[in-house]
Amino acid sequence: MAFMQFFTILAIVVVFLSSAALATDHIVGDAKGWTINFDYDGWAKDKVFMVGDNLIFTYQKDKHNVFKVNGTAFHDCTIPPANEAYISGNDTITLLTPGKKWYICGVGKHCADLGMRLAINVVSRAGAPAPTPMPMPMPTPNPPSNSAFANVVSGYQVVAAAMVALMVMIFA
Ligand SMILES: [Cu+2]
Repeated sequence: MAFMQFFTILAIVVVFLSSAALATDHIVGDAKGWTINFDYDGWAKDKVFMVGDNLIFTYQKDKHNVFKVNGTAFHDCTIPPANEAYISGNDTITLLTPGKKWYICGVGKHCADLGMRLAINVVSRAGAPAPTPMPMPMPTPNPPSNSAFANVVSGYQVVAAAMVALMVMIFA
């Protein structure tokens, strides 16, 4: 019985370690969050963004929003249609693919004049496949699909936790 308890604890530890290894949460702007007159280039400069990590934008929801844009829209501060905005004030965006990613605020001149623009480079996770083994068609890379896909990824962790709970019930 002691062995089974050890096994259960080991399984829990493995699940926690693997989910920690899967993703880093990057809180954009750290304590300042997503706001005007902040140096997001400086914030991003010394960070490593890996596939599977999360960007978390925190802000007062009636003051700002977040759009994921392409490089041209980033450069020109072109605001996409309003229905593409993240608006919750606490938006988690999972980085699903390597390469350059761009985010801007779509309120007023916050992008053009007040620095609310973030460009990052996402790199592959060395030595491990990206945590996206689901045999489902890849969503188109617009923000609503990305957040739906992020739910699937965290759903994977829920399944792993449920399996541990099941083992506890069987072996305890
Ligand atoms: Cu703003």
